[in-house]
Amino acid sequence: MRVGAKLLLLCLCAAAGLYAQSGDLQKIMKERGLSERDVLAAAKTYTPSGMKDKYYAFSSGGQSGQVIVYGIPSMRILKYIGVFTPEPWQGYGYDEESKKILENANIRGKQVTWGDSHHPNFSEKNGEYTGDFLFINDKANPRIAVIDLKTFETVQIAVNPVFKNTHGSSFVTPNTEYILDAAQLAAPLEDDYVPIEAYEDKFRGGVTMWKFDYSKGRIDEKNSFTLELPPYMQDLSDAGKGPSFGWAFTNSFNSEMYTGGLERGLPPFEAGMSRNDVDFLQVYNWQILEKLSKDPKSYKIINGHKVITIEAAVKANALFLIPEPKSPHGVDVTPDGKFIIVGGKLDSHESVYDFAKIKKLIDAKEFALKDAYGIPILDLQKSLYGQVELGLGPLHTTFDAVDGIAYTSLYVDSQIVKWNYRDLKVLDRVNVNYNIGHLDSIEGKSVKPIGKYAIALDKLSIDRFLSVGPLHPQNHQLIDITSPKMEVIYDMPIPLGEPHDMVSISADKIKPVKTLQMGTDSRSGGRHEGMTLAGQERIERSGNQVKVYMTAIRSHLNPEHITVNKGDEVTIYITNLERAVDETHGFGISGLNIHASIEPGKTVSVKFKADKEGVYPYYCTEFCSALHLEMMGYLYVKDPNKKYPDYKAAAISKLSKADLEKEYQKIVATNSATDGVIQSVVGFLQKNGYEKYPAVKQNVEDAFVQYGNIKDTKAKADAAYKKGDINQAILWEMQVWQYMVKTADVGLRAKAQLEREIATPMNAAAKSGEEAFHAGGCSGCHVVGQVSSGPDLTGVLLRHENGEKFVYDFIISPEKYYNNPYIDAMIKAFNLRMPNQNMKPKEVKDIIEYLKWVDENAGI
Ligand code: K7E
Ligand code: CUA
Repeated sequence: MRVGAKLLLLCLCAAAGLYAQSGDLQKIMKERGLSERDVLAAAKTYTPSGMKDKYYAFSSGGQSGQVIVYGIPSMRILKYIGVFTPEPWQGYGYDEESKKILENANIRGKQVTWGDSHHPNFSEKNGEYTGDFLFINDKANPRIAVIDLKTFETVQIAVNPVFKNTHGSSFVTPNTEYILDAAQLAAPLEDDYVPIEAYEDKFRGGVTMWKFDYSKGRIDEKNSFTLELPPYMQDLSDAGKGPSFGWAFTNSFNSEMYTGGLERGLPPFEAGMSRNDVDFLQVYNWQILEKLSKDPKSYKIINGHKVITIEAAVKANALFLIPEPKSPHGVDVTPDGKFIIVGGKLDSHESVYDFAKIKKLIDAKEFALKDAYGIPILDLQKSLYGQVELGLGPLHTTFDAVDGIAYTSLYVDSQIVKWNYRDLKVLDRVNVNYNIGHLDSIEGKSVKPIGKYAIALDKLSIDRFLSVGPLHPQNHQLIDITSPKMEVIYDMPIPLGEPHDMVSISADKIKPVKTLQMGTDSRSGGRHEGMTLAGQERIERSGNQVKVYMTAIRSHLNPEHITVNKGDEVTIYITNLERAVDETHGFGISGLNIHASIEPGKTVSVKFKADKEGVYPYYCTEFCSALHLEMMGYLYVKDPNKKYPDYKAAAISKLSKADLEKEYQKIVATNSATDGVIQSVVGFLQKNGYEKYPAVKQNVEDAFVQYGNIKDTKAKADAAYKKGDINQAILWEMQVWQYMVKTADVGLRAKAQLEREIATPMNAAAKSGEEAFHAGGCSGCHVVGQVSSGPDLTGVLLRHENGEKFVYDFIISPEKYYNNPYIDAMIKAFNLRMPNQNMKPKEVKDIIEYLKWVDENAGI
């Protein structure tokens, strides 16, 4: 091993305070065939249990119609957000609130349950990502969605009224004034039949500018409009910023307006569409178009939606064309807004357009030509800043924190090229596996890129992972871009469709809620009409409409029995009464395609027609507590025209009165003992000022809510006992115990949280000691803070005279002490002798340091 490697290992060990010797690391490297670079890459990406990522990635989920959320640099997947397709875990598409969102996404009345989710983008203020909202388009079906990043839920889907599909979407203007949504496969804007022969006449493209109401967090469909464009097949788009603010750019790939026809013996689309040497970059001003959208002379109404005509846009100096090299694909505005970078799929160059030059040509009305639709064409050479030869198939570009540095994906070459767009120089290239489409760098598309990492979104993985049949996962590769030489440091398979594009953001910009206000409809953000608080549970009937107001809390659903008639329309509103973080309940009814996820505070509704007689169990679908399996109930659907036999409920208990009394006394005693434990936990929490720590406070409050239920329940038990119904009294006492267990459960979690908050930090020796304590097998018998198969070691150093020396000697050679009266008593009590674990002196010393730390924090 070279000196460098040794140093590296030393550094790794020292930095992590590792207990393992560097020899162990070398052994593992050898066994697993890891190089030094691999180990370094691991150190850059490995994120130990409990440590969090610095950045969020939001990737499209391609044909899954979802959004994938993961952390960088760990590349650990955190969530799939249901967007254009149902997502059962979140109840998305199975509860009424989300069904409404998906119904709004129907295309001409047809329910479409898949989507090709494409380009995600964040809301922006002054060109910086805000982390409030995420937008994403569906290429297959012309839809655009709004995801609220407080809840990570889809809150709106708007259907494009004039396009048949969209691609150059969803790119936002610098203050999220509009979300740009460009068409792709040209088609008539109306819904009528038009033959392909009318392509130039009747087929059209365009860009829809969706108005975003930031304060409401929703697209304002009424104040949105579309700019009509020629049927050039619009491709990607980007909005201007800085000096180019107010302008936007969309490229195209079929300026030939070729219409294919293999079945008629004509060359295919692909041949005719790539015939010309240039296509067109469409340059338009959305601020002028916004004004035109208020002038009825400038637009026509198609499908109830304003479409600004090409003619009106040209007349108002709001629309221009600039040639771009062969079959362009990506268009990306530089962070300073001065340049527009365009990649050509069939060209090895990247073209850098200079916005100042473009603006000068526009202001001087210096046009080379006009196209067939009367749109002025600017001269290519006069608009260009320059071109750089990057390699085969340049597609998309993202930016670095360092001014002028860009990263461009090469689809054909399977590479990322680092280059400088100011001095037009190539700086570095790295191979990716394989065939990259989009790429991203941290906040790379904002005015202030962070850089640090690049992520390659590879279309093919081929041989990188264990084989899963002929449909291979896609590959997201993490690339370290902090040094002059780029380096791939992680491969992550994506098993969920072709994730087209992604955006990333600093984690501190995302501010999700952890629980909801009681009774929240998470899809609207407001109070749900069906909110049901404890004590308000009921079943209401009006005609054949049945409404059930249900609550969910560990570990019961209330009501537990619902009887309806065949033919009834049933709505069940369920409110999760929990306040504790992560205490989600699910609600599923067997056989009815009903499922809801009810996070703490949420109210959700499910609706169905009870059209078949029978008994339908329902239950909580999240493992929420020890008695989660008991969180259940029954829905009965009766035929009102049928006569059913009468059944008497069987006696619950066949015990004698004396036995019942015994059982009753036992549970009462258990309850009072459990209450003692709870009081000690409460005492601890109060003494240590739990209310200063918000996360702890929330759990403590939840515990108090659980505890608060005890008084009434206990009263019911006492009343039953007084009446002589010991059986009922026992059952209510059991329920008291359930509440106590739940109180203790959350209370102990809060206690553990608080302990971590207030514990003194461990020094290096104590840390090694803790490692040695586990590695040496001590923890097999001793649990700190608890009597286990060995005594609790809290305070062990104080229990003995000259404690440190005693403990040291005892661990080194325990057999010498077997006759010591104290130890002998211990051996008898635990029926176990402390064995000699052959610990090294250094380890034992460290363990003593660890035990000191335990004692220091024992008050806790
Ligand atoms: Cu280049 Cu559809 Cu954004 Cu994919 S698009 S690569
Ligand atoms: Cu609630 Cu399981």
